[in-house]
Amino acid sequence: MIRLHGYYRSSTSYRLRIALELKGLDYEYVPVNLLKSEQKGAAFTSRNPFGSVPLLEVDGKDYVQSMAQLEWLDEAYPDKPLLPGDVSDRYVARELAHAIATELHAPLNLPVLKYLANEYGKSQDEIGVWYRHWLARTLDPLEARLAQLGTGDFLFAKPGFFEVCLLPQV
Ligand SMILES: N[C@@H](CCC(=O)N[C@@H](CS)C(=O)NCC(=O)O)C(=O)O
Repeated sequence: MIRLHGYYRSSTSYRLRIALELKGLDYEYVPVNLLKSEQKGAAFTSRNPFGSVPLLEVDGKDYVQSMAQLEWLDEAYPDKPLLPGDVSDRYVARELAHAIATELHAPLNLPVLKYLANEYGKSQDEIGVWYRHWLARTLDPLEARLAQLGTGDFLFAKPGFFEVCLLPQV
């Protein structure tokens, strides 16, 4: 039994929703209301000490970081793989997906933006400047890298590991 504990506007939860659908896996969706800080409550943090969604629950076991969850899902359920078969192609998919996860999602994540406002007194306009800076700093080289690789509509023939990360971020 697969349960995805997530929030509808969370891009990391969205990664898992797309991956589960692409892999054709049945799952139950358990909403966690971030606006009510449910992810910080003891009931949730006793299962995920990071206090963030998504939490992936499979056969009673909890998995708590989205990038590792994606890789685990692909290994545990090898049908309809997200990662390509060729080792060099797998490298490229990971390279681009991790650029999004680490260089885009991380500095633009809501707790970071809230920290800028609450601890450093930054205005919404200033936070907008921060946001656009990190967007361009990663999306521009990402586009250049895709051009260099000569990709079509998808990185490879169909949506996979990279697109699972790209779409929610865009
Ligand atoms: N590195 C984590 C990040 C998870 C994350 O930041 N989730 C956000 C939603 S996109 C969240 O739960 N934010 C609420 C909070 O941190 O309080 C992952 O990839 O799973």
